[in-house]
Amino acid sequence: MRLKILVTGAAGFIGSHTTDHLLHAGHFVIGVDNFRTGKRANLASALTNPKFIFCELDVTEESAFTEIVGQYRPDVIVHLAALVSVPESIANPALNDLLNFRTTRTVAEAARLHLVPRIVFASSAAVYGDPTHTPIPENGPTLPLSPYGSAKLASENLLLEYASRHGLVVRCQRYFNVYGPRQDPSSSYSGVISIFLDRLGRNLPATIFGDGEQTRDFISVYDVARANALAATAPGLASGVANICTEKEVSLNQLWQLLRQGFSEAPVPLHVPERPGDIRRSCGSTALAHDSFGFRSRISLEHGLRDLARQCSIE
Ligand code: UD2
Repeated sequence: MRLKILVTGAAGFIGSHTTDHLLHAGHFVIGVDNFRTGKRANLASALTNPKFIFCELDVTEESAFTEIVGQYRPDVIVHLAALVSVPESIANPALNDLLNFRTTRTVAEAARLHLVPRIVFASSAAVYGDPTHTPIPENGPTLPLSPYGSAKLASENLLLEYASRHGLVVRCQRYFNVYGPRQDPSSSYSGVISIFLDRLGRNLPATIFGDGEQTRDFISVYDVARANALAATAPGLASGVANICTEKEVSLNQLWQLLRQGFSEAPVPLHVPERPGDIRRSCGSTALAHDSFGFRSRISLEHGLRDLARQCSIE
């Protein structure tokens, strides 16, 4: 069935890939973005598709956003607009509160008012804080270490409360570390893979925070876009949370070794003190996403990095 899906943060990294995936599957997409960090270039393909409508709009403008929802009455809202960086949330907690919590309320209220039956929300592995063991199951303890993780957890709770009181379906997608094309490396708040590749491409030393033995579960943005599309469109889904990850735990030092293989000369990385709010270990269980909506990651880190390095060298 073809659905009408409103995507917030549509010009962003995960948003634009999700938009492309949904359009490719034949759905109608209403993309909303204010270009705070998103880029028009990310929508180059979507903008040529007659099933895509773009609204330049800030989700923090509550009445304008609610009006758009009322105008299009989508079947699903995929809420991806966010402040994505853990250190930025520590540097600017008020902005984190606005973008990672208050916009969630705006989306929930607009959905309630205009009877939108489903919301898919960009949550995060940051809700767990430091896990006691890996792979982390969704019912593991949630003890965030940053304003970012706290706001994502509070948003999940708010949305699940709306789901139970107003009968809509809410799917909270707990993304682990997402990488892939269109991830902007230009800020110190950017994702580590985009930063490392950018440094390697310019023959500059990368910086590793701490001893490099912290671990992450890196997932390709193509897998994440597919997981979002499944959560948005699978019929008969109940509300709930799900890890979106690969179940593979990789240290920063291992990541660096994998990445540098593609470069003949790579300057030795600089080690600087650990970053505040940094999680020590992160790797999620994939069982629930599989049982709930048939999702399992398909792209290995080795394959995803090779593909990404190739694309970077072509650009
Ligand atoms: C990522 C996501 C966040 C959230 C979380 C879930 C980004 C930017 N952030 O946070 O949105 O979903 O995962 O757990 O995608 N590092 C270096 N050198 C650098 C940059 C980073 O050593 O130049 C380290 C950093 O200290 C951390 C790891 O790399 O240990 C990953 O950092 P990140 O900023 O890519 O992502 P993270 O895990 O803080």
